[in-house]
Formats: sequence, C-alpha cells, structure tokens
Amino acid sequence: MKIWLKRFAAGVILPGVLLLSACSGGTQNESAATSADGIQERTIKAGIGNSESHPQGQGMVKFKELLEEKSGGKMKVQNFFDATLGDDLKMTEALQGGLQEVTVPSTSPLVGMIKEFGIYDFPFVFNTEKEAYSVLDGAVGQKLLDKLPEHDLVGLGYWENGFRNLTNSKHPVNTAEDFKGLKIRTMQNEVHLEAFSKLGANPSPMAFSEVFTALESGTVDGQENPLATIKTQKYSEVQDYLSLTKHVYTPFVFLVSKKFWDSLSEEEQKIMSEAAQEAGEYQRALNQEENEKALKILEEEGMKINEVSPEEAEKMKEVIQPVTDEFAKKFGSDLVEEMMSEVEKVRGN
Ligand code: TK8
Repeated sequence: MKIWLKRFAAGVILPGVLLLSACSGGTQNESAATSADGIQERTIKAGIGNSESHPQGQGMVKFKELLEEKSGGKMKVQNFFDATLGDDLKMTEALQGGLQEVTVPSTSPLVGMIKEFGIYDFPFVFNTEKEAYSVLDGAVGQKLLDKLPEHDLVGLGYWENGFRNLTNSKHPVNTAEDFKGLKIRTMQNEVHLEAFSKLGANPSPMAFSEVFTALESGTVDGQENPLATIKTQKYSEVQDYLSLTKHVYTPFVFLVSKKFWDSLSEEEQKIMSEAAQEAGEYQRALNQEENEKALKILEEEGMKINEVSPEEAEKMKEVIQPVTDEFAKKFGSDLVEEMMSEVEKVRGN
C-alpha cells in the first residue's frame, strides 16, 4: 500500500512540477536553474517608482552597469522607471509571483507583509543619515531583511529615499498646529496615517504614481517626500509651500524575487549582491548631493520655503508620541529599544 502510494504520488506530482516550471519563469532563467556555479545568460527586469533622473533611478543605472560588468555581459538588466511596471506594492507582488526579478521600494508600503518595517516610520527617530545607516546596516536592519525569504523575497540591503519634507498649497507649516485641517497624501502605512491624524491633518493614503494628479486636482492639499523627489516629480508646479519638516527618514530596500534568486548559482548570487551593495553606496552619496541641489532649484522655481525650528519639531514629536508608543508595542518593544540604543550610540560619539 505504501509503495503503491509513493509510486502514484511520484507519477502524479512529477509532471505537475515540470509543467509548473515550464510555465513560470521565462526560459532563459529557467534553463540555467540546475547549474551549481558559473554565470549564465540572464535577463533581470527591474522596476522602480521614481524617474531615471532621480538618485534612485541613477542607482539602478549604476546597478545595471556593475552587474553587466561583473558578469562579463551575461547578466543583463532591463530598467523600468516611473512606476511603468506598477507602484511599490504591485512590483513587490510581481517579485513574489516570479513575474519580475528586482524592485527597490520604500519599506513603508510593505508593512502589510512585514509589520516590523513600521519601526522605520516612527517620526523624528533619526536626526542624520549616519544615524539611519547605523540601524539599517546593523543588526536591526539585518533582522528585518531576514524576514523577507518567508515572503518569497530576498533583501540585498538598504538604499536611501531619505528625510521627508512637507509641501502644500495652503500655507507654510512652522508648528504642530499648522497641520490642522490639511488634506495630506501619505504612503500606504498605518504609522504615517495615524501620526498625521494626531497632528490634526486629514491623511489620505495613496500610491506614489497618483500623487501629482491628486495635488493638481486639489483632491489633496499636500504631500511629503524627500527633496529630490519633490524636484523630479515637479511638485513645485502644483504646490506653493515647502516646509523643511524632516519628520521621518524612509529607506529603500533592494528586493529580489526569491524564485529567481534560488535559480541562481552561488557565483551569480555573489556578484548580484555585490552590485546591489556598491550601487547602494553610490546611490546614498548621490542622494545627499541631489537633495542639497534640489533645495536651491525648488526655491528658484518659486516655492516658498521655511525651516522648522528644533523646538517646534520637538513639539510635533510630542504630539505624535502616543502613536509611536502604541505601535512600538505592536512591532516589538525589544526591537524598538534596540533601534533606539543604536541611535544613541552614534549620537553619543
Ligand atoms: C517610489 C516611492 C516614493 C515614496 C512615496 O516608488 O510613495 O512617496 O517616497 O518615492 O517609494
């Protein structure tokens, strides 16, 4: 009986597996799945939400160059910008399904999948990029990357979206009170949603590619993003005020489809990982340069720009604190403490 079952099972399942693998991956990538080492001809479809001229786009161009160079031209990258393959969430799902190989989303919209990514969404945690890097590139960042494989994703490190600033069409935001009544587009993330509600704003979660039209049509009064994004998305055409709130730091996470990753040889995985890391370092440095340049350009384009004093930022933080406390329990107090003590270490130096 046992033997019969085994045979029966093998007879049924084997063709099923073959059928599945023949349909799923694209023949090029599939045919090399069995080779243990060496570099095969591969085509990697990579998509992001920002434009090619954004530091994230330039990071992808660098990734393409590096991987093609390291693989002797065998591993080719096709880059798709401006959410032409879909927004962050949609592309991440395409990776899970094995329909796309690479995307580099903000961590914020992924909280439905990995709730702990929400710790990065706590407002006013990081004061500098260096503080953010120490968390992201350290034990806390790795712990969260380790959660990706159970969701059919592999994380090759963090790139930089950066510190977010508020733009709107109504008035400058200098104090916590100034948020009251503003309709603000947020990312699809519950921490952001509740933090802006707490400040008295009316947050409206929305995918990135819909933001410009929502601002233009007045569906929302404002949005918040790093300066490089405000510039490349031409928000100055539809927003008069830019307030340098720097209220939260958003990382990008470099994701690979686990289905694709598992089909790679060790050597291919190694060079892909190196290319993502090196392009990431380049991207972070470029992002900081571009943010500075963007500020000047946005001013020239006529935006009315105001700084937020440290005292007023502290008051904003106090208003939001109950939201942060509530979510800290949800995401794991130990993890949040570990993040905070890492920040303190860097700040103390
Ligand atoms: C790009 C997004 C974007 C993010 C947002 O895909 O949605 O506002 O800041 O830059 O990840």
